[in-house]
Parts: sequence; structure tokens; C-alpha cells
Amino acid sequence: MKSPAVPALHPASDADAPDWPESFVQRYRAAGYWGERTFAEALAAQAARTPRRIALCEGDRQLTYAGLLDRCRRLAAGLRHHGLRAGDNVVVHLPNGIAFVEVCFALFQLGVRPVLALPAHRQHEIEGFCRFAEASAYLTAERLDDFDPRPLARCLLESGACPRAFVVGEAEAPLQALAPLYDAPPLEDCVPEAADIACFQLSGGTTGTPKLIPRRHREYLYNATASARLCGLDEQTVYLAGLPMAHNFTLCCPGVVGTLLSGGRVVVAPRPDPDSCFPLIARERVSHVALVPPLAMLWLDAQAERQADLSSLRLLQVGGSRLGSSAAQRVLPVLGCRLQQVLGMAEGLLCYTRLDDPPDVVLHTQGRPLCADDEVRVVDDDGQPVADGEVGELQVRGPYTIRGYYRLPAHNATAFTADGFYRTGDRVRRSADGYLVVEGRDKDQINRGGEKVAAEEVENLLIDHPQVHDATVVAMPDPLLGERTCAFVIPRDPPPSSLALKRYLHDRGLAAFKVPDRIELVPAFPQTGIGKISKKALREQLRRGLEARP
Ligand code: OOB
Repeated sequence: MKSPAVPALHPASDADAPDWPESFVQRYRAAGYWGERTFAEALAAQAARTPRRIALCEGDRQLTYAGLLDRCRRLAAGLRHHGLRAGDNVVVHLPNGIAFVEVCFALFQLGVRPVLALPAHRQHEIEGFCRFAEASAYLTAERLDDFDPRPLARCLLESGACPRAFVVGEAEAPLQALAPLYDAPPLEDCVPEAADIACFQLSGGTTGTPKLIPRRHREYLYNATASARLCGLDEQTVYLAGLPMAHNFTLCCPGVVGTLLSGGRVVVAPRPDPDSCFPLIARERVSHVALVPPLAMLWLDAQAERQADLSSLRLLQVGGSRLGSSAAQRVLPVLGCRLQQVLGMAEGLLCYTRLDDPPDVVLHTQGRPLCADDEVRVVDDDGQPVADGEVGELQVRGPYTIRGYYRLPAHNATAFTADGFYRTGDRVRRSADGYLVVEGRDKDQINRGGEKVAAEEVENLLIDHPQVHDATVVAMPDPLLGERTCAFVIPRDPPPSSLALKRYLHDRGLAAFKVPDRIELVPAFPQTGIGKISKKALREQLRRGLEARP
């Protein structure tokens, strides 16, 4: 037994993050879903199997598995030398690239937990993550598209939001360039255990506060490897990473990690548009790619015109928001590859259509759960199960669906049921054979082509504006993105212009995708019977307005 005076080197679970009850731990281990490995160990095992194969390519740069492992281990040693320790949280804000993968696996090896920010996040989000996670460092690049995050990094240091900042690329003190950290001799040992938190995914959110999703080594590894098996990944796979690598879909469904742990090759695309991706597909003979529906539609239109060489493509995964059936129907004839619909969430549950499903299922459903032990129930407003074919709220419990958010016990009490099911806020219909169709949403969120906007977060910022009396944010239908955001604002005198309000949100450091596409000044909001704002009436009003337009 350990002496109580000596703290455990790496506590198996984190007091701030609800873990699975012991009976479930036993069950998932006995079923073989959960093993003893961590991410860094899994990469080392793969590198031992295929040391000379190419793991990653970015532009003209290529890295073998042995090379990748060596660089991750050097970086791990360098980061440790700079004071990072197991249990620390680090906000990682990087564009797609080899550096992203190296940073993640170096942190995994140290037991330091990356908070996986999206490249589109800005000061409002990043500072929120740093403060909430009490981050030990902010790790970014010299550029994120057209944004230079280094002034933001300096600001985080000055305001005390975070004590250290590392930069991939050029940096001056007090920022620390990452390149010299690779000069350290490689660190061999892997610090965390399989039950520990590997990283934090971010919730699309429904409230004004950041929600960090603790993903643990054993369950997130299962997520990646089981997904890789389902999608048929192997050493021949060439996976194009075009969507942000930080997102669960691109990282582990099966994504970058699933590909690397199958011995395949990851090709980094700087952006997910046809101009960036089509030449890479032809040159690198890409076989697998994941997209959100608006991008899939863009690819279909571009390919119908240009007939690029996409002959190597075997599977297009589409998820994040609902894919229309007419776009789904065009995938095989236009892109010449199979379609897979994916209903996923950063909190866990993944539904996939299977590679051998009949066309009808692939075109018209969002798949069925990855694992036989995913417990899915569809319930009515009273929490009672509805019959197959009826619409209700999707709730889920299983071997890779979290039991609670990080450091949010009060929120967890309502976001999860007493028996540990996650309330997804999605309205779905389940068929007798277990396939799900997404019919809508209960949660107060806008799904802007896969990018999630929590209404409350934007409302809180708007209400802070001196010329705003009240504000409410709702979804409006859009042919390309599915939904866009519309803010209804009750102004004070003198009323602000909608342009001024958009500029204000931008200046507050809100990510551009969250700035409302449209702002309407109104004298009052419609109300429900008990005097709450009726978002339903506002959505209805928008829909009628859009339909009335020529
Ligand atoms: C993925 O993850 P998140 O966390 O950005 O968003 C999850 C939410 C779901 O609860 C659902 O509301 C919506 O996004 N969603 C879909 C969908 N896939 C996700 N709605 C309709 N149809 C779909 N196919 O979006 C995500 C994570 C992993 C893989 C794929 C997507």
C-alpha cells in the first residue's frame, strides 16, 4: 500500500471529472473495449511495427513513424524541461499540421492534457478556456489562417490568464518558440495510466460557460481504433485531414489517430475547400476523408464542373449536421466513392452507417451506434421511452460516452440522468433495426453547418452592450449551412446599428462563426404562456419572412 504521505504519482482518476462507476469499468474491460495502453504507448507500438512507413505529410514534408515517434519524445522532454507536469492542462490552439500531431502526442506522453481549441476560436474563447482549466500554458502557432495569435498570447500572459506561451514558428520573449525544445534527448517513459484524462474536447455548448469534455486514454483509444476497424482502415489508408484536427471527428472518428494506429498515412490539408484538397487527393492518392455537409455540397458542385482526378477516394464520411438526401444521392455518381453518414458528438456516442449497408440506409439515416454496448434510448418529455419510429430525445450511456463535464458538478446534475445517461438534446427517430434519423434539437444551440453556436454565449455578450436592453439568438434556415444565426435585439435609445453590434462582438474576441449572420432590432419579444421568450415564435417569424421573399 502507498503511504498516505506520498501523493500518487498519477492519480488514476481526476476528482474534477466524473469517471465510470467501477461495475462499468469491469464490464468494459472484460468485453475487451478498454485496455491498459495510453495514446503515446499505442503510437510507440505502431512505430515499432511500421517504422519506415510514412505517417504524415504536409506540403513537401514527410515524416516516417519512427521519425514521428522520435520528434514527439524529444518534444515531450523539452516541454517537461520547461516545467509542464502530469495533470497540467494546456490550451492547444494550432492549425492543421504535423506540429499539431507532435504536440498532442508529446503532451499525451507527459500526462499533460491538451484543451483542444479550434483554429477559429479567438480571445473570448481562448481566455475562457485558459481560466476555466487553470491552464499551465497556451500553445499556438505564428499564424492561424489570417490571424496572428501572438498578441493574444502576450495578452494572456499579461492578464495572468496563463503563465506560459509556446509558439510553433517565430516568437520573442516572453513567448517561447517551440523549435528549440526538440533538441532535448528523447523521453522514453510514458507518464499517465490508461484511466487518466488524455485530452479535453470542447462541447458545442448551450450555455455561456466553456464546457470541457474529459476524454480518457482507454475510452478515447477505443473510440479511435473501433472506428478505424468499422471504416476499414489499414496500412494502405491515406486519410486527408481537412476539417480542424482538433475536432473529435477529424481526430478520432477514426480520423488522424485512427489512421496512425492502423499504419496508414495522414495527409494534411491547410483548408477543407476543393481548391486546397482536390490536387492533394490526386497527388497523394487519398482514400478517406471527412467533411461537414456544406463542404460536401461544395465538393459535389466543384467536381461536377471540373472532373478532377479523385479516383483514389474510397470513403467520404459526412457528419456534424444533417446531410440532405439529394446531396447524399450525388456522392457516388459525382465523387465516385462510398458515402458514410456519421452522427457524432464530442461527448462520445458515434453512429455510423456501415460500409455494407444498403443504399437506402446510407442515404436516409445517420447510422447506428459504433459499439454493441452503446445503450441508446429515445424518450418523451417525461423521460419515458417512445416506440420505435417515434421522435424523442436521444439519451446515451456507453464505453466511450463521458459521465460528466470537467469541473461542472451543478451542470452535470441536469445534463446527465441519475443512471448516467447523457442527455444529447437531439431529437431522433430510431428504426426497429437500431438506425437513427436526426429530426431536430431541443438544446438552445445553432448548428451552423456543423459549427455549434450556444445561443446564451452570444446573448450574454450582446446584453453587455450599453445600447442593448435585451437580446435573444435563434437559428434561421439556410440552404447551404442548414442554419445560420439571427439575433433579435431590443435596443435602448439611441439604437445601435446592426453593423456596430457585429463589430462589437468581433472586438470582444468572439469567434467569427458565432457572430450573428443577421441582427433584427425589435420593440419586444413574443412570449410563451408563462412569460418566457418564445424562440419558437421567433424562428417561425423568420421562416415565414424568408419564404415570403421572391
Ligand atoms: C460532431 O460533434 P459536436 O460535438 O461538434 O456536435 C454534436 C452535435 C450532435 O449532438 C448533433 O446535434 C449534431 O452535432 N450532429 C448531427 C450530425 N452529427 C452531429 N446532426 C445531424 N446529423 C448528423 N450527422 O458534430 C461530430 C463528432 C464526431 C463525429 C462527427 C460529428
